[in-house]
Amino acid sequence: MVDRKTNRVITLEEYIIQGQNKFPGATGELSQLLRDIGLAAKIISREVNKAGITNILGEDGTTNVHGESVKKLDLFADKQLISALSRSEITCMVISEENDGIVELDNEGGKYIVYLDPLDGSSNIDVNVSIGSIFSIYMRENPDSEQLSEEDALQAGTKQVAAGYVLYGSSTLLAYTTGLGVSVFTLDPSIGEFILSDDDVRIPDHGTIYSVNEGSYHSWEEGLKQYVKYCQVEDPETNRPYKARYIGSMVADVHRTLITGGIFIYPNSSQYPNGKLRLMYECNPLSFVIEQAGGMAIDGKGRILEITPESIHQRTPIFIGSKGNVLKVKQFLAEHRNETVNA
Ligand code: P6P
Repeated sequence: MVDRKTNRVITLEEYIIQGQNKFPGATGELSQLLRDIGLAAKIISREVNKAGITNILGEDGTTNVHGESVKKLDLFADKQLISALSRSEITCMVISEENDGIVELDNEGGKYIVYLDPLDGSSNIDVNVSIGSIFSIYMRENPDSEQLSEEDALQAGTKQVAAGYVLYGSSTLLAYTTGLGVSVFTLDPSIGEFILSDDDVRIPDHGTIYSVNEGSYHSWEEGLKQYVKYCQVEDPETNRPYKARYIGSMVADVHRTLITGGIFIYPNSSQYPNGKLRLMYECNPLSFVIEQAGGMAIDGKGRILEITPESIHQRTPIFIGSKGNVLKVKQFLAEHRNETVNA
């Protein structure tokens, strides 16, 4: 995209400042926070794109709070993002998949709380499949209280002031929303700038791609089994059978869903009774983006963004994507749970 007035490309920094100028009362702090994340993303992208050459691939021998083996790139991404957020003294604490508790920054006066999944899909790092960073930004609700605690961070997804992701794929993309629609930027490595590629992304109302790990089919609830069978039935009038696509990297699967339409599902299962994906730094931020693009995100019954969090690392099932597809799976789940369906 080019700026209609100057007929030249718009960088992330320019776009953020233009957006900030629309709000006379804006202090520029949120703009600075988004620029900090953009800087970290460029540094992480550089490492991801040459991971095969340096010895940064592989595991570092530790496990994270969920008992999952941690990849070296996970730790590198976590360090870069926290370091970038520490620079501008406006973030008081970070909660990240790579750290058990809250990470207090030396900015007691900072009014923002940032959740991070520094490198989502890290199991794909060693096989060169797209991975991503996810961020979710809240305002601290009681800035005058002395002691920071997890309670400050336990806010419903509807209270996010901004959220987004970086996708390290065939190109590096940064997508974010501040509640005024979804903007997408593409990194031009030759100039080291994120360039605006779409300033109002809209998800199709209905799509013909469903995305779920069918390996756990036998432990699904009946409604989900029947929904997937529905997707597979031959019916040219409703463009079925749908295509099945599953990358195993949430950011990549959700970004494809944002662009092409359809649905991404990570349900509860025998292995993950409450779902595998984390509410605060995977499901809430991606649900904010998808809702802002006109889509929908539920936990099988209610809106993801309205879940009242009880712990910073809690998990949730998620059904996210085009409104038409999410409403359809919601209908199947309710019918087989003998519940009434309110759209
Ligand atoms: P499974 C990656 O490890 C991740 O957290 C998400 O990015 C992805 O959607 C999911 O787990 C994949 O999980 O069980 O299908 O391998």
